[in-house]
Amino acid sequence: MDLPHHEDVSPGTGTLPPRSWYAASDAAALSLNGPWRFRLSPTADAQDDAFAADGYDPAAWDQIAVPGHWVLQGHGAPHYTNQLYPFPVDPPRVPTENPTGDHLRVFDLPADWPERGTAVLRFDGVESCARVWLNGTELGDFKGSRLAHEFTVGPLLRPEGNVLAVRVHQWSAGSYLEDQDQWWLPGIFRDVTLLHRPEGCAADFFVHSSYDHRTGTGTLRVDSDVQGRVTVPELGVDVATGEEAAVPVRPWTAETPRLYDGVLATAGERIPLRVGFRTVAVEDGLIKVNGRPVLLRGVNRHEFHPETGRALDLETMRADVLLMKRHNINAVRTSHYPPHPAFLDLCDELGLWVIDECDLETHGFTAVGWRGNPVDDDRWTPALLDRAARMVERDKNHPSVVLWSLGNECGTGRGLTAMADWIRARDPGRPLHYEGDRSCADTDVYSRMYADHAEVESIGRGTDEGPEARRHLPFILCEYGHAMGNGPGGLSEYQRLFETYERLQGGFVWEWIDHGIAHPAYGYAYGGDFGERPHDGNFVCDGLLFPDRTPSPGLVAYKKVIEPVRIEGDGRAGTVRITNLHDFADLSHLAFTWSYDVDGESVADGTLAVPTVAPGESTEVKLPPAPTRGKDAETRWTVRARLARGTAWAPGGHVVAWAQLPVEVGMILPVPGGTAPVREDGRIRLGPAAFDAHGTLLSFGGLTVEGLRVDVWRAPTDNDNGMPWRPEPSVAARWRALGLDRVQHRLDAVELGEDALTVRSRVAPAASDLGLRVAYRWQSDGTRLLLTVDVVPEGAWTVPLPRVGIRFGLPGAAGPVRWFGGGPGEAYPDTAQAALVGVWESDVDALQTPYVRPQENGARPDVRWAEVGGLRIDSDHGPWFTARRWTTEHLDAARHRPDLVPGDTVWVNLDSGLHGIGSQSCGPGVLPQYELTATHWRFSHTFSLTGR
Ligand code: IPT
Repeated sequence: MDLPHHEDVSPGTGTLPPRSWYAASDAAALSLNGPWRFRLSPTADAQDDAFAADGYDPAAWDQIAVPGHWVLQGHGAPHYTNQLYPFPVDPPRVPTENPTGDHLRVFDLPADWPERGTAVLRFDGVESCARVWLNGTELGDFKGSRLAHEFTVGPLLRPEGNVLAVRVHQWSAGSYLEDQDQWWLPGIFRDVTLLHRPEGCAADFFVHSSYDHRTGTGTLRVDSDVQGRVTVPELGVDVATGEEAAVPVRPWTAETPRLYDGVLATAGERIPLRVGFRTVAVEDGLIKVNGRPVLLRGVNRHEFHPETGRALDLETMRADVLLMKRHNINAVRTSHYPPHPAFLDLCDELGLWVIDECDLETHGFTAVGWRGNPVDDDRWTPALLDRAARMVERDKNHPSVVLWSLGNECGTGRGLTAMADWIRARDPGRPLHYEGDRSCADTDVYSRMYADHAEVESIGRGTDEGPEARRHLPFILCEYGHAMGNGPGGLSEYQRLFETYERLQGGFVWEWIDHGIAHPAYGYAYGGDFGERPHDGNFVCDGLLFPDRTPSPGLVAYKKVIEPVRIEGDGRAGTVRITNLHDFADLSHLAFTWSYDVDGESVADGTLAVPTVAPGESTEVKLPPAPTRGKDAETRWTVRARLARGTAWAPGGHVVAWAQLPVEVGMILPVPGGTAPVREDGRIRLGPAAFDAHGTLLSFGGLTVEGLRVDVWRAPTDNDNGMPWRPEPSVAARWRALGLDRVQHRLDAVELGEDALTVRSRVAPAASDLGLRVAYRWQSDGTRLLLTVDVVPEGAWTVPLPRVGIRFGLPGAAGPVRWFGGGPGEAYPDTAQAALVGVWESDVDALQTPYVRPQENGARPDVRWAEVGGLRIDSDHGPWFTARRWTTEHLDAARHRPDLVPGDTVWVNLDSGLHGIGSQSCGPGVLPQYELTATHWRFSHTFSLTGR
């Protein structure tokens, strides 16, 4: 059977050989972005190709924006799967139901379009394949969605009325190679450009710009198929193509992204060059740049925008790089395909180490035991080699690209080896990455995803099992810290390993941004929200940024964890030790400041002189004498490292690193007492507080208090819920199985003592003999109210608890909140790295972290006191404080943000214990030190009125 083009395994026909991509030269160019005429058909052959003929009238067609995906412009719908192919696995065949978009664009050449020379038509990205006609002549077809494809079109062009016709199928044989964990989003989603190719222009060129760290010499050689001159005025370089120039230079690194402007001039074209001198090599089992090992503080970046999908504008790309730089991120893996090339220009300019990954993933074959995997089937090898070449040729002139990656999650096979061989021969200047082959036969780096801390440590020590040769390779975690929903936890512990073992050269958090699609009813949609099947739910929302690019608490924590400067010290002694964790930069770009805080408020501040510290070195400096010693006050130093001057990525003063050094701990709460509880009209009164006959608090002063009792439940986070495909139950499954989401409170005794009301109760789930004995002891000095709670586990608890503390409702309390404790953002036991102790002001609504799928969120740690709705709570043990306008049960039931409808009551949780977060949505669970195991808890809170 003869298969149509879109179903054959070939990469395509009629395209030009791949070449390097550059934004602009002096050759004419015409952008064909903008409104196109569009027609959607349900199958690949529903329409013939008459639409491509000259003179076809598309009057009845719709309009669509190019670049764009039709499913995000009102035609059809997006579909999300993680690993599964959303069609039967029968390569290279695809379903008959194959949404097909015909695109038409009529254009005139600008009046000054050169007459001589020729022209090419470039497509920077079309999913999943395209067949192209110009003025009725078929140019060819291609697959390889996130790669550039060009056709020569010179003789076909006419001054006016050129008709460009493109037929795009959602599914093609190429879809089998593009099974990345993301939305399936068909369309012409990157630029379409007509490029003039003058006579005497180069078909391609390769900039070789290395750096010898021993001599400080940069060597530049530009290879090209035509003769030309290479000039770099700043360096006095003026050489022929193919000729080498060796000059003293400042090297390019991600920390110091020094670029030199140059020009490649051939007879027909002047191409601007941005040259960065650097040498990447694996030496002594380490990835070294310019002779030094690097530590990658990375993220995995998919291209995503909540309205336009993978069609990103330049501002969005720049926003991503700026946000990364401002959060101490120094590396990006372009998971799992080459990004829009302009993104790499930004990485060159602003400084990021890049793993450029090929557009290749065949993960869905895992569901069929990897039978028929294209990467191990020679018929597909031309397609794989085409993809490798299109990536390398397009991106080879970027200094930021330091590693090539063959793809993601493809299993193993001969096709991958063929790609590796080809890449090594074409570009020996960059090591190779691929995670999916544990033998590391085709790679220069041992790479893993989601390995737990213990295994990473054994790899660091070199005591891991596996092939001997692998033990001599550098190691990276190409994915770790699964940022789905609340979390990830465990990042500091990984970072400590990376900093301890030289071989561990860092990692890339999964992933940069939530792929939530803006939706009128859901806020942000995730898998299943368009009725698609099969789907993988909100597994597509696992980023450090929310879909609108607001940083999540996970990103703020990651920034703290990967600070390139470590600040430690002894607040009492007034000494600070500063360690430079950069690989290349000294600290002269930073200015240090101190502030002295009394009870969370800064009372004095100043600058701290720090000598220049070379990378890897430390210094010790003295703080000034402590300004005051507040009596009974809690005091601390806060030391910050800030940018001394504005940079291309952040203004002067931007905080890069900080630490707090405690001096004096605060006073312990005086315990009120002395008031006797009395029964009155079926109620119990204790000073300013009223209780019902069962000892439930009703009001305090003039404030109504609802439902105060011990609480153990939280709305499971994505990390609590774990990985649905794993056989072992997640912690949330164990919680629900035990019934911690529906515990019963049995009243055992109400005791009126001389100066205390004691209420005894047993809190336990149905159908179990496990329980918690709870005693609430209430006391008052006439104005304040002291609550001491004892929680004693009964039975053999083998499950950690979600939380232990009290919860209560304050009707009508929405509005401002103040607290002295950790802030300003959310923090949990293993995600609290960025919590800064101070006095913070916010608002109940602003305390919520808007995870795309609602879940436990918003806790503030170490709260000494908090004020909400006229109530002040002082706590001696620094509990976690949470306040929200819905209950945990509402939060647990909600599927999307709009499901959370605020009620009149603010529900407050004060947790004396919280279970950690971990990274079990894809990776290890909560580390033992962050598990909330059952024990005897005693905690107390003092209530008073704020006089609001
Ligand atoms: C891993 C994938 O490489 C990545 O694309 C993403 O799916 C991530 O997991 C989870 O969000 S594969 C996983 C089975 C380890």
